Amino acid sequence: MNISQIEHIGIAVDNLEESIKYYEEVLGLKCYAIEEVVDQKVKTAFFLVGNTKIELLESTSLDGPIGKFIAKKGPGIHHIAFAVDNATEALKLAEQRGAILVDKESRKGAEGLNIGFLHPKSTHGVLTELCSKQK
Ligand code: CMX
Repeated sequence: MNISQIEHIGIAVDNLEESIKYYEEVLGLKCYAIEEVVDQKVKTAFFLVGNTKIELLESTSLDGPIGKFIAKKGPGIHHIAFAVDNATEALKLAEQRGAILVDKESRKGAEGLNIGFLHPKSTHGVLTELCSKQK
C-alpha cells in the first residue's frame, strides 16, 4: 500500500465562505483553490499546511454524503485521506486485509486525484480515503 503521508483531512462545513474566513482570518492560512465535485455533490476549498491539506466540504445537496453527514452529526471532521502510490491497488489490498470498500475502483476526485473510500464501519469509525496521482 505504501502510505507516504496524510494527503488531506476532510472537514464538513455548513457554509464554505464563512468557514474559509475562519481558516484565513483566525488561523492565517490561505485558501488556494475552490472546486466543485459534481458527482460527490460538494463544493471544496483547499488550504496547505506543510505537505498536508485541509479540505473543507460544503454540500450542494441534502442527499449527498456531506449533506447526510451534517444532518446526522453536524459539521466537523469528516474523513482522513492517505496518499498512496496507486489508489486502485491500495483499495484491493485494503479489501484483502479486511476493509469494506465504498469504491471498488478508484475514481476522479478533487484536484484530479484518483480516490477511493473505505467504509467507516470497517475502519473503527473513521471514513478513510486512499488517493494517488497516478491510477
Ligand atoms: N465518518 C464516520 N461515520 C460515517 C461517516 C463519516 N464521514 N459518514 C457516514 N457514517 C456512518 C453513519 O453515521 C452511519 O452509521 P450508523 O449506521 O451507525 O447510523 C453509517 O455510516 C451509514 O451512514 P448513512 O448516513 O446511512 O450514509 P450511507 O451509508 O449512505 O453512506 C458512506 C455512508 C460513508 C458510504 C458515504 O457517506 C460515502 O460514500 N462517503 C464517501 C464519499 C464522500 O464522503 N465524498 C465526499 C468527499 C469528496 C472528496 O473528497 O472528493
